[in-house]
Amino acid sequence: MAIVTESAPAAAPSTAAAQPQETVDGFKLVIEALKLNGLDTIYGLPGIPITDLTRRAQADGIRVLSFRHEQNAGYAASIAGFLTQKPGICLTVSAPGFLNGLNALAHATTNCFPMILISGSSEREVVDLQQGDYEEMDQLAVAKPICKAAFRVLHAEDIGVGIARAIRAAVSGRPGGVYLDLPAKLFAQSIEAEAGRKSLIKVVDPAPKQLPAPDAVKRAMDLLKSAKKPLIVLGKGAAYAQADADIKALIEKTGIPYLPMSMAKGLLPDTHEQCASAARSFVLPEADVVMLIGARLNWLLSHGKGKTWGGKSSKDWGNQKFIQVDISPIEADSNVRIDAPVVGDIGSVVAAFLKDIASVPRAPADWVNAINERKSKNVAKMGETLAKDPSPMNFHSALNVVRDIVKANPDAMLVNEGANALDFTRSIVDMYKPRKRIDVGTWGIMGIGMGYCVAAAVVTKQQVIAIEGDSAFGFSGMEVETICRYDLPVCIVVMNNNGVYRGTDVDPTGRDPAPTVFVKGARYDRIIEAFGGVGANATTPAELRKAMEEAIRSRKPTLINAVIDETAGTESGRITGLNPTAKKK
Ligand code: ADP
Ligand code: TZD
Ligand code: MG
Repeated sequence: MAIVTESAPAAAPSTAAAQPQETVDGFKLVIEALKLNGLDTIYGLPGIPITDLTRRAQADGIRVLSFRHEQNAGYAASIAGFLTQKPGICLTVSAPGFLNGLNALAHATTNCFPMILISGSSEREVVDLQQGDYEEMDQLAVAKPICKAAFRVLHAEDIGVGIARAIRAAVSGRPGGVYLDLPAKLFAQSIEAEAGRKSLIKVVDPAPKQLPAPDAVKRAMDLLKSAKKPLIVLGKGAAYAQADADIKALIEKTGIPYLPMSMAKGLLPDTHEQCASAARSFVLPEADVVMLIGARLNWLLSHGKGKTWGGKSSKDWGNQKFIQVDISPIEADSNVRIDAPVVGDIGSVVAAFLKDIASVPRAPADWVNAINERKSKNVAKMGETLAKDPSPMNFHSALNVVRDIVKANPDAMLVNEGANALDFTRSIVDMYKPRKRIDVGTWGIMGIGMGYCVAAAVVTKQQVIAIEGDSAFGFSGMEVETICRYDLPVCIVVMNNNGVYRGTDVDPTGRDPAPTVFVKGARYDRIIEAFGGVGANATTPAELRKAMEEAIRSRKPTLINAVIDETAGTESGRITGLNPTAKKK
């Protein structure tokens, strides 16, 4: 296909020989391809060669959220993918910008979130001969091992195909991160407008339903019917699938107790009578049949074995049989035997289960009663702890406030990262609606905070509440400027305990601060004031409550520095056991 410049005369087709030919360039084709597929938001950071892409995308009605660091734009795109089932788009410049975006691309792949990282790149001929181009890097090769798929487009007429392939790869089957490499030269290429228009693809059925095989459904239902102590575990795949009503029906019609993984909290309200979260350490080893719905048996579930599951040693399997519902056909048996794998999309699988639900006996009363007994004991114990009002404030007394605020604002999005700040929030703050809690995910990464806040506010238009460890906040803290710039309704609470886990470590040599300790008594609230946001310092639960209520009432960007007892946390939060130490404390 001929490439002509904007005003070049047409190559003499019969009648309109003298007319200047209407053309379209690469920039425009990328924008039109995204819009055609309903991708209306870009999270990115401008620079060579994509500055004009950000400008023209904005002029053409795409929402362009411009960040201070690509990692945060990438995390925003990844979680937008989780919330919308459409690939979140992150746009970066070449080599260093691309590398900054890679962490999020890998994170999206690991967490099964659909995302497309689009990076501009340098001159192919120069890059491939390693002749030292501006920001030279073979980005496609670097991205490949950490994403689900990677593509490069060299010709303007292939942009439509490139974006269509990226969309399909991101959202079909197990969702993940996709890399799309767009070299600088592509953007300025022009092709005849009509040919350009025809080259674009509106992707039909990008995430096709995957119906489960009937015999797989029957095998799973037969196993479930045989259970004396059944348990359902809901993972973030179940939250992603947006099959909320059917999942609720499955749980309520069978009366089976369920455990939500962190980002599946709220799929049914955490206060639901069948929620077994408060008896987790009882139900996991005791259950005889466990149905996993969109949850992997990775480290977060102790690999399905060991003492957590009733095994005698860390490698020993428990006695439960597993049903695993997952879209990935290779997930089953990854850690322990899966007796009844059901491969399909969760919506279709749960719908198939529901057809036969009447023949599943209700969960036996003695099992349910035993769980309820544990639950009420643990809930009462937690109630006592939460009722205390120590000075200085600790995680519990601060989070007791957050718990009330979230209860009063069940539509608010909750972003959460840190170690103790994460673990205590997850266990103390109940969620009431699906996909309201977004956090550190499969890797337990720090740095998702402010990127997630921006995307959560932009996608849902709801109030966002971020509960951040002071260390965690530091990874993306500069994006408070972004939050202020777009005037997003985000209330950030920094749980300031002067450091990573605790603020009490000292350098035994007396030379430097300990590696885990930050400036003591830091005032994170002042950071947001520099950009016109509201800062507040809270040393008591009452002050915290007042500041949070005001933030939600005003919907103004707000950062509350919550002063937490620096001795209150534990090393690594709840996962102390994973931490190799020279000498066990
Ligand atoms: P959690 O961390 O909450 O336990 P994981 O990320 O480990 O959850 O597991 C999510 C699982 O859900 C993945 O194995 C993924 O393949 C699966 N999944 C994602 N979307 C769907 C879907 N629509 N249908 C079925 N399975 C899905
Ligand atoms: N770097 C990255 C990207 N992810 C990580 N998880 C870590 C480092 C290691 N890490 C944790 O696992 S939690 C944490 C770090 C640095 C911070 C904990 O401190 P915090 O939370 O202030 O955020 P608490 O409340 O003080 O425990
Ligand atoms: Mg801390």
